[in-house]
Amino acid sequence: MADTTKRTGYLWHTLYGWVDTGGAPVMPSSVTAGIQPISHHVAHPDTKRRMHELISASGLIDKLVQLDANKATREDVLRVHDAAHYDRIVADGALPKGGDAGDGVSPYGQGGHEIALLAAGGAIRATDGVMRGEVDNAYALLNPSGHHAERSTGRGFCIFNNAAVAAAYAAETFGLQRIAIVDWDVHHGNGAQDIFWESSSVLNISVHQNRAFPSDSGFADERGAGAGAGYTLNLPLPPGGGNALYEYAFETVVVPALEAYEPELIIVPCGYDASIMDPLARMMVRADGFRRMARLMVDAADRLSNGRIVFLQEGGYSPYYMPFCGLEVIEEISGHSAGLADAYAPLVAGMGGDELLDHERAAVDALQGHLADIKAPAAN
Ligand code: 3YP
Ligand code: ZN
Repeated sequence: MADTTKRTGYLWHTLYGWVDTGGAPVMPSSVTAGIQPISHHVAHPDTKRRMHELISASGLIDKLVQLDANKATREDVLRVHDAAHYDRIVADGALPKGGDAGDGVSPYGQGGHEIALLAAGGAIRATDGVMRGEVDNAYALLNPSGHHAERSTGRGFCIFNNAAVAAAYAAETFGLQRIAIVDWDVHHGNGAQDIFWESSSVLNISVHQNRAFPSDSGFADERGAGAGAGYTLNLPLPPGGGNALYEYAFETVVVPALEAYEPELIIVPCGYDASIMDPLARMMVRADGFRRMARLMVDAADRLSNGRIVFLQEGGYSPYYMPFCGLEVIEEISGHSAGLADAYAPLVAGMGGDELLDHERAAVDALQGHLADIKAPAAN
């Protein structure tokens, strides 16, 4: 039988588990507003650490090529962010209590800017390993997340846009003309949309719950401008969809868009907050649904980008379920098995999401017309 395993790079840094999100739920705790302090911010790093520990404890990590993160440099960050944003984040990181990414719900403690730079640097390292052929593909379990960070500000728990930093690094270092970003975090990938709005050298696809966050962006009619017209593709999905909706969206819109674009590299900002147990959204994807999405992306990469694909962790807030979703994705992209079943399948398997509903089909079919505007931009 043919060997279907791959050399999959895997990246985690101990300090990713040290992000200090403060003792607030989402909004800062406040006696005045009646928000009682709580031990865990919804984005507390323990959820990601639990995923890392499952990958480790299950033995899957022994089948992966472990990669180490270095801090991204100022130059790396300034490829996609304003200098004022970088300087503000670094300066506030020196304050006794650290700073906030930009919207007041995204605190980072003293020195937290160093961890954000390690996350951006981890994205670069994973991408570099794939581009140089050191590994076939890679998964970087980054924290903090990046996909809400815009050119001039952080927001939504994101400080620097890890995926955009990696894409800009790859474009410059390897001369790439066509990089596709497929963001399956349940929230809109507004950061890359902002950064690459006028660019055709990045196809920015975001699959998300309609209006989950930010509530005023991610609509289907946001499609880029200038040279980038057509190269922003939003798939705002109706709440309640599960495995069936995501598979249909990927098979009929995301994959055809990639086929049309012929990317040289695919970057997947992957969150697990579309899961059926997530507190911050209302979708119903199970671990096997994320596995299917990963399979479709790896197969597309095998056909289109010489197998070059990098998965970068974004959100996911169920400390119970997120680790199992991530484990199945890493199993699928590496071709190795951890020998563990989805521990929550008995609880979640019967809850629905396996049947494509009419309104779900309609929401996806409405995007078909956008595919014609995506072409492989000519090399310049
Ligand atoms: C940011 C503030 C309220 C919702 C939250 C979303 C963070 C996230 O997972 N983005 O992908
Ligand atoms: Zn999210």
